[in-house]
Amino acid sequence: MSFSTSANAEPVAEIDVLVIGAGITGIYQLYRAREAGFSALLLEAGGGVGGTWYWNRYPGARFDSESYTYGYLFSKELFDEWEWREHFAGQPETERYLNHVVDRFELRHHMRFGTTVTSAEFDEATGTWNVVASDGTQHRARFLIAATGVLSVPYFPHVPGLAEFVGESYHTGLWPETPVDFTAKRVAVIGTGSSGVQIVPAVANQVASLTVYQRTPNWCTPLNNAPITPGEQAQLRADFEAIRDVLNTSVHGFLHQPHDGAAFDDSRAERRAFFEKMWNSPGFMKLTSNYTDLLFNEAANSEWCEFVAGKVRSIVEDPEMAEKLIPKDHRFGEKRPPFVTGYYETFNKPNVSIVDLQATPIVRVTERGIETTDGERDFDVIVWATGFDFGTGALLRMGIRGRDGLALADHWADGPTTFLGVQTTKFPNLFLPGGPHAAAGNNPRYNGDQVDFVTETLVYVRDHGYDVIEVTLEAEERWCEMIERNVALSSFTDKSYYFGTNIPGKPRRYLLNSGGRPKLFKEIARVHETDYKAFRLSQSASPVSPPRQAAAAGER
Ligand code: N01
Repeated sequence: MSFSTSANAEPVAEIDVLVIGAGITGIYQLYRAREAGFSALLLEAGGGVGGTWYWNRYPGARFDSESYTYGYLFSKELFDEWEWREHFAGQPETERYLNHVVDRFELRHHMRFGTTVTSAEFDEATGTWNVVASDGTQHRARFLIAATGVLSVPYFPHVPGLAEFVGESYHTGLWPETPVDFTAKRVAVIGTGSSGVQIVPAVANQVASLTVYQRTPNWCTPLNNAPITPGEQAQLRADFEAIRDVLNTSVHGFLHQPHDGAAFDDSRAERRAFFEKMWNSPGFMKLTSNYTDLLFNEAANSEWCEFVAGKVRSIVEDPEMAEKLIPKDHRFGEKRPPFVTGYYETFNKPNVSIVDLQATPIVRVTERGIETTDGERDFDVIVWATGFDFGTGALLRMGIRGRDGLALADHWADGPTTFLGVQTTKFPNLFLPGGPHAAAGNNPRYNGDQVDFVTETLVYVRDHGYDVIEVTLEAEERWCEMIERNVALSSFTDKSYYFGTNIPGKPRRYLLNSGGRPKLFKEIARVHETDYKAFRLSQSASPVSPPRQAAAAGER
């Protein structure tokens, strides 16, 4: 890193690659950029490493991807030396793992914590990004890589009186580092998505009372977590290469084997037995290894939903309570389903109750608690498990401006437009791995594919003597059309936050890559085959530092 002086005499750090965000994607990006010989720095708003696994430290937070499929695969030594304790690790273990990686590969020295990016502006003359952070530091980066994540801006609903509550108030996605003491407290949890259904069973035994405010029940099925035995541990090590190969190529980035039959190939009795097997299977297998037509054949989906509803009725003793917990407005797979540990059982405890917000909506938050249309309840703690501004939330809050001072927020006023989810037109040298047009699957695998692609692209740019790269409009349009075209093939509907519909005023756009990993791979292969024709490559008029290997010049 070197330093120059800005017009107002503040020192400016000059760097090849500036990464924003120390989550699983940003850490890997920093590692890859440094490994490729770039000077690199990472800025992180949080006080430590982890991203999602730093901010979401609420009780009960844990993986629902198998731990060893979520961790990094770039180093066999790392895979061998880190022993995950559980098939689905809890947040503390994951945070420890990510800290271990950062120290193991000497990355901490290249990270700044508690540093929120407040503006990032592209300078056309030098082809660099001028980035200002909340601590007053300024950075000039050749390449800016925003690894700010898709679930990083917590959403608080616009409920009157939100600030009036005098008790403790937390959002699951903004959980404090100091553990929250729930002992003998009257606690409200608002929201029953993946976060809400994790925290509810985790605190139910400590609290005086727990009131769950539910607007829409979800199709929750068991996570079926277990400790990893020494025998399994040894097997994982022995199978590393095979595991890595599957994870690097499988459609969803899991190890799960897809099922080979459709629902009505089986008799009713066989389907029951198969559903029982699915109910007892780990995590996402209920999606990835279920009947091939489960998500698209209405009759198959209904039968599975009826099976799950039967399970809920058999677990929850109070039939009225059970009915409240069974979704009636959407089928399985229309939203991202949560996986749970002891969730339904929690509602058998005498100190746990549920408020159906469809029947009795929230009127306001008061000084003492929450008022719904059937009255006020007093609380010591309110937990907002009300989700996130998915996909674009963080990117649109960083003051990013591209060519001609164009704000990213204006460029994406109708929703994000990208190529491969890694670049957008008019914002040269900006990359967005792990951002909008992400995968529906095991996130680190898809985001890792994007990081690998970004890194090899930066190397290509450098080694061909260019210093500015911008995706062409044609390539971006082709990618976005593919996404729009394939939305119809996705099981998700606009009941899912994947369409941005949970945030008032947000454009309704599909925020994932509906073509999934196969389309990502296909387009990356095409980029290679066509020698990066999807991008416009040039050399800035007055580069801040000469390209390392100046082989070519001018525009392409
Ligand atoms: O957020 P959500 P989340 N009044 O948006 C309710 C990942 N994750 O933090 O459905 C009352 O899913 C809302 O109700 P409704 C995972 O990808 C993973 O739980 O809109 N309620 C819903 O119940 C997940 O999908 C893990 O009617 C209101 C809830 O708040 C994603 O993060 C664990 C409301 C929001 O659910 C987000 O999950 C946790 C209002 N005004 C999270 N507004 C793992 O297991 C919203 N709600 C790895």
